[in-house]
Amino acid sequence: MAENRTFTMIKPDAVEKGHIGAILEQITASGFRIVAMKLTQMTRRDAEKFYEVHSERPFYGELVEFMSRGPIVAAILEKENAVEDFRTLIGATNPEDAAEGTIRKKYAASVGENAVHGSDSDENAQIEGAFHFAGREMF
Ligand code: DAT
Ligand code: MG
Repeated sequence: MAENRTFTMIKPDAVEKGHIGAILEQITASGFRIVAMKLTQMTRRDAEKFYEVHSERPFYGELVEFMSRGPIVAAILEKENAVEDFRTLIGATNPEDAAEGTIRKKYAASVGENAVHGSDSDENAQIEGAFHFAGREMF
């Protein structure tokens, strides 16, 4: 994926609470173009694989359980400086530490159930986008 792209998921908690529309509105109003998008659900195995880098962390089991419990919105977003700007838009991992107006501050309940994912590097954006989308699904 090009350096102007990032990968996001609207996580099961935010989908359950009906926040898909508001979150997508904030994302597009912030200058991100949707390049790929779908409503999907990860199996436990998908979530284990997606979050493999965290497999030694104490919250890994909880994280896998949470991320596979219901549908998510997966999307690839395009904007200059996409990875960094999107991390700023979503805010800190723990919503208690997230800046006012960020997506996690507004919609996340806790550090574990924190409403949205954003890739942390260009390399991971590429890997994570390819995990969820075939080339013909990216526009
Ligand atoms: P981020 O999603 O901000 O990149 P991360 O990569 O460190 O954060 O962790 C991935 C996810 O794991 C995070 O979005 C929620 C969960 N998580 C992280 N730290 C946690 C903790 N201390 N307790 C419970 N879940 C946690
Ligand atoms: Mg991360």
